[in-house]
Amino acid sequence: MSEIKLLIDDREVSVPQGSTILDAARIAGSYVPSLCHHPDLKPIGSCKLCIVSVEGLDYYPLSCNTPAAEGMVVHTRTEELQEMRRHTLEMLLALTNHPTSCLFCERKNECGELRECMRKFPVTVGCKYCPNDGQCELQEAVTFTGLDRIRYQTSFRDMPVLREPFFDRNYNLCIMCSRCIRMCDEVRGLGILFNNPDFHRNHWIGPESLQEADCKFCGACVDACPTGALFIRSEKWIRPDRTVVTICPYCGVGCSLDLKISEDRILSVTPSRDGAVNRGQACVKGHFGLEEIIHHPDRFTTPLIKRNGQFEPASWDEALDLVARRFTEIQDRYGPDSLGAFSSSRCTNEENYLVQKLARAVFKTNNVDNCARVCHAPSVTGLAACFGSGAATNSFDQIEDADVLFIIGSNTTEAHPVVSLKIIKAARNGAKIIVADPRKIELVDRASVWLNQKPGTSIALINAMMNVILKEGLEDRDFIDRRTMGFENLQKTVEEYPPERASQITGVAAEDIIEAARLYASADKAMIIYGLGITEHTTGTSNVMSLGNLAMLTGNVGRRSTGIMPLRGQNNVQGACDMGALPNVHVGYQPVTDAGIRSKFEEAWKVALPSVPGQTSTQMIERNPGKEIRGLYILGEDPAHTEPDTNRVRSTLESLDFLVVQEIFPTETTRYADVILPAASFAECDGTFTNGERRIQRVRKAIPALCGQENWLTICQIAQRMGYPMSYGHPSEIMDEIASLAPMFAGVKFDRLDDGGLQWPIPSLDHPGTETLHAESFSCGLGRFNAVQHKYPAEQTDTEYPLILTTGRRREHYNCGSMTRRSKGIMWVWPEEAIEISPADARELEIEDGETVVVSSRRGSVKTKARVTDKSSRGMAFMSFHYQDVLTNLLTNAALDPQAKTPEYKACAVKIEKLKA
Ligand SMILES: Nc1nc2c(c(=O)[nH]1)N[C@H]1C(S)=C(S)[C@@H](COP(=O)(O)OP(=O)(O)OC[C@H]3O[C@@H](n4cnc5c(=O)[nH]c(N)nc54)[C@H](O)[C@@H]3O)O[C@H]1N2
Ligand SMILES: Nc1nc2c(c(=O)[nH]1)N[C@H]1C(S)=C(S)[C@@H](COP(=O)(O)OP(=O)(O)OC[C@H]3O[C@@H](n4cnc5c(=O)[nH]c(N)nc54)[C@H](O)[C@@H]3O)O[C@H]1N2
Ligand SMILES: [Mo]
Repeated sequence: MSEIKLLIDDREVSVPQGSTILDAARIAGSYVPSLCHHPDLKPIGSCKLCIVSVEGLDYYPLSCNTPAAEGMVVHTRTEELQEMRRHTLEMLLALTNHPTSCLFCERKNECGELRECMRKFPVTVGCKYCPNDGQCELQEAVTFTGLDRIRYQTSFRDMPVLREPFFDRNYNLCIMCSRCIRMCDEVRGLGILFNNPDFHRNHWIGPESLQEADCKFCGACVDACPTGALFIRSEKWIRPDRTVVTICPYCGVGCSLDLKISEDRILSVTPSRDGAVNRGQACVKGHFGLEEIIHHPDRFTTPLIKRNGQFEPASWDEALDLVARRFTEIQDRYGPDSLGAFSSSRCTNEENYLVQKLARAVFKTNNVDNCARVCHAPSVTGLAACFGSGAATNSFDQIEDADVLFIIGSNTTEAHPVVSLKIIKAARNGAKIIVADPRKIELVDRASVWLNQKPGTSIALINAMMNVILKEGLEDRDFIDRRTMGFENLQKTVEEYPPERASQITGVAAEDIIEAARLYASADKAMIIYGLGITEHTTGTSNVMSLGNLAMLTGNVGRRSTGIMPLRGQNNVQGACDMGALPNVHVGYQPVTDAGIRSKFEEAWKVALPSVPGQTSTQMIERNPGKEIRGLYILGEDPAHTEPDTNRVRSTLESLDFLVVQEIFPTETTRYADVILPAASFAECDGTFTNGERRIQRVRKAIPALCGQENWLTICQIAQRMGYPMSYGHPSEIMDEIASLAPMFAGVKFDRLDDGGLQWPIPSLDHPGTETLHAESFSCGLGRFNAVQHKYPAEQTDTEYPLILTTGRRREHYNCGSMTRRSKGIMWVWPEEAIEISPADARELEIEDGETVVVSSRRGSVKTKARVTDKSSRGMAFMSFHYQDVLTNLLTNAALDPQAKTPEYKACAVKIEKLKA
């Protein structure tokens, strides 16, 4: 982008074309007050404080909406400007009745204390320690202009403070800048907040109840507020002494968060403005509650050993000695393959690397896996079969510039809220959205076409789209010829799927399939975004390959804003796979069966390594006859809650000779442990996470480990006690080892990751990382079409179990809920589980909204409430799996995708009955 030069307060600055004078002033280091302006919002120029003078202009332009021009000479702080700003501020204060005691403090707010003057007011007024804490922009403007009194009569309105989950709304401090309203609308796409003339006396900004207005509590309005009108309660009256920037511990989006800390206690968390992915945005879970969860009294802080059925505290030495002794005994007696490890996608790359090294080099087995198995393993196998690499092909930012977004089996606004902001932005830029989902998810409202397919019918749907594309000649012949193989086979298969036939299988109208096909194929840049609606089926790998076929057929891969984005689940599930916490590959997807690779690792680790691929986590739980696992080490996973068919999982866990669980909280799984090792949370660890667009980002230790030591050290201590020397000085040394062994990470060093991280592959120290994969050729050379046939889900409905249950997520909670259920604010927003059923089914079953029901499958039953909603279509029910008191997985089916071994969480047959009195 070309630059322009101008003079601001006698300083020459160079700014990108399209910058405003305000942007230029900020770059020049000249402060210009601007209370209504926010860098992420369209400038509205309403507060008028940002006026400047420009030589040659006979008026004072507003710097927030006046473009900077070449050669401009700008002054920002002449006495005349300041005089006008003082008038404007005076008027603003009079108009809004903002209290002035905090603004005109005689001691110039230099007492350095939590302001006694403000404390004298009822808490409703002095809602925060405004002065000079660098947060109150009104205060800053008053100080800058030198305003020291106002000439008009003002009165304190005493509007009631509205208490919300996580924050207060105190409109006594509101200056009507409307940033909150615009943020909710322009950036979050919601428009829940609005000017509220009807409530003039009580609050200026509506609605009265955020919860009833379906507020998502993302907190963007609070972050945008220039005063103390919207204020996070956990921050009140306490001043943080430092801020540590790190990465969110929940989903795979990889939002940067600022942890504000006082005396080793996290006070609050706000999204980082320069976060590479999130740029100042977050969702409710990342923004709120973490401070409470991390310091929750339920945290494990000391090792626990089970004695006579009771957990008793033990020293680290005692617990680690026992762990090493029992694992060694089992290894000696039953052989290395009787041991196994579940590594954690919630933990850092460095920890994952060490867990798989522990399994391979010390346990001497390849029985190591992570929760990708029950999640996106079909993405790894399916995308690798098409393109040679199993990861997202493009970057999240590129979503904003796509022409068409095909969103299939991803409830993006709830499961990846910050990615959904990019989808919403694309839609506002004119992109067309196609949503394929059995549920009427929120994105349906923004879609041009909604393909409301039955669960488990994606192959028929996608084959039919390809049928239309080929029939209408919308395929990209040049791309097919130059870059792919296997086209003829695909062509033959999709001929069998005219839209009418697919309509019968999927339940989607044939014309909708045709419209979706035309939209997708006619776009210059069409991108596919998908989630577990694709992978968590017995046809998971085939579903993913179908999407690969569709993208290659239309040449939508290898360019910006095209490609396929599997929205990876956990904060570091991409990394856990990359690090080789998988039974068949070493770090960097290097096969354990390859003799050359094995000898490289044997040399580096100075130990003989197993050559046969290990068992997947789902197989370990299944207890393959003759291959039973007897000793299991689980780091940060809760299979007794999250694996399908819970009764089966429980009996496996009960049957183990020895189970070690390393956890931050008590879970369903820790109940079965022989030893519980306490874990340090993300806020207590140094290391890296890799997000769903392959971006390796730094995780920074913000507070000391509550359990006394970081997890990497614990893993090393187990290895050492089992006779293998494993020791490092710092996680960065672990990353150095990773870089030395995996060519795709050769260029990774901690100190290269500080500025937004790097996207792999990063083959050398001077390589800038890779935003878009497969640009010139596929990782496997030619892309491969894989023709696949429709197959119904493993379990079908019948007269006894007439409804299809599909399971998934809710925005407020996270997976097993061990963390989110421990936040009072989150429980306030979303207190309990309920099964969603359609109004038609509710009528037939004579079930009322809110009524307690019993849901049963062929494997178990749970009691929960019913929620009657048109989100569910007839014959289909939906539940989340976040609550310990409603263990949804008692119901789900453990049938596996044959290639990836991923369970079919997304379809099983159930019945719903009224609870008998
Ligand atoms: N709030 C929140 N966010 C999370 C998580 C969380 O627990 N809570 N978990 C994280 C994890 S681990 C993951 S993997 C991701 C998952 O993120 P998503 O994949 O978006 O989540 P789900 O809600 O499980 O499933 C997505 C959708 O698939 C649909 N679906 C089911 N069957 C089919 C089908 O056959 N075809 C199609 N087209 N759609 C189908 C469901 O109706 C559902 O809307 O979210 C991550 N983010
Ligand atoms: N019915 C149904 N079941 C499902 C799914 C579904 O869609 N439907 N989705 C599946 C999917 S996609 C996934 S990914 C799995 C997720 O299943 P899990 O991985 O079992 O779920 P999480 O809640 O993410 O659990 C991880 C555990 O890690 C702990 N933890 C968090 N941070 C740390 C840390 O820093 N260190 C350590 N040591 N522990 C930590 C948490 O307390 C939690 O108990 O669930 C699967 N189960
Ligand atoms: Mo997941």
